[in-house]
Amino acid sequence: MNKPIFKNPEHQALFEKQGFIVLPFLNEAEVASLDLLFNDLHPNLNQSGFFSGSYSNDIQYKKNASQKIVEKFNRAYQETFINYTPFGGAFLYKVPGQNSELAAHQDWTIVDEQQNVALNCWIPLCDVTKENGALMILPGSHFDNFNVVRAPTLPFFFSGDDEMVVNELVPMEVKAGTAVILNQSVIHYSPPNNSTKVRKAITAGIKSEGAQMYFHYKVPDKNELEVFEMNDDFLISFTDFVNDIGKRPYLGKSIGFIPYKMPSLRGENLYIKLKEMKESAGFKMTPAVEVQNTIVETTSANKSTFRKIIEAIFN
Ligand SMILES: O=C(O)CCC(=O)C(=O)O
Repeated sequence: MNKPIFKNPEHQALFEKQGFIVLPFLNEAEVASLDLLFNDLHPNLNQSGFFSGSYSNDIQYKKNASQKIVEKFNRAYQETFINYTPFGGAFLYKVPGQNSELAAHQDWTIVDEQQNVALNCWIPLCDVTKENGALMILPGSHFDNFNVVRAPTLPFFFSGDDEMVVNELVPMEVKAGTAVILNQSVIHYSPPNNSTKVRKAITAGIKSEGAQMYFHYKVPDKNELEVFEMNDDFLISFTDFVNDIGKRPYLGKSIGFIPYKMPSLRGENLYIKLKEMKESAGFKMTPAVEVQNTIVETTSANKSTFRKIIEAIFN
């Protein structure tokens, strides 16, 4: 990364080491005012599941929410960051119930990560624990440690062994208003909301000042990506989000093609990579005994593979 994006050099160093950092962000009055805004903008909540404002097809709702979030975050942004450009925000909520889990993922590559950084400030509007759907992170899984392109038309490098990844995630159990600031490339996930109340949160993006935004589209049947230059508000500009993100984009400007094949790590290779990532961030792997408990729940075909990995590593 060229220029720092955190004002405090210690925050910058920790963010670079871990791929995320947890910081005080909104005060009580700001949380209360954003909670009211949430209620105003969402008079009728979905009955179940996880919802992100970005999924909505109502462009006016998305623009309005994004603009108001950026305005209300301005004080905290100015105190926390330097050399930055905000690129919008969205409300997120989890209705109580098993189907509100959000699968492990990395956010799309939206800047040239060799030169710049894009990060999300994830801020809950209530206290969060593993029980009500706290964000969970794989420390050290950011671009600096494993350089992969992310796009809705590409799998993740860990696809197929998601359970192993989920087993290694660290929960961010934080108070309302605290920010979990994560590099967009970090693996993250959130468990189902098993409480009785809706879990509300906000995600808002910051990138290196003036960085051009990009989007990648995998050319069908080829190991090739088409690269598009995008406007700063493209994440909230899809009119049919769920369908549009899987198609060649109608937004932005195509600037050419790059050869690309997503690396795929499975079994022992994935375990070694996750260990490398977590240890470089100063975290330890989940103890073997817990991993073995997880094995009990997996299919018998997987059991022997996982056992071999664990035995190879711990014996
Ligand atoms: O709010 C959550 O539970 C997770 C949000 C998230 O992972 C995302 O927006 O990428």
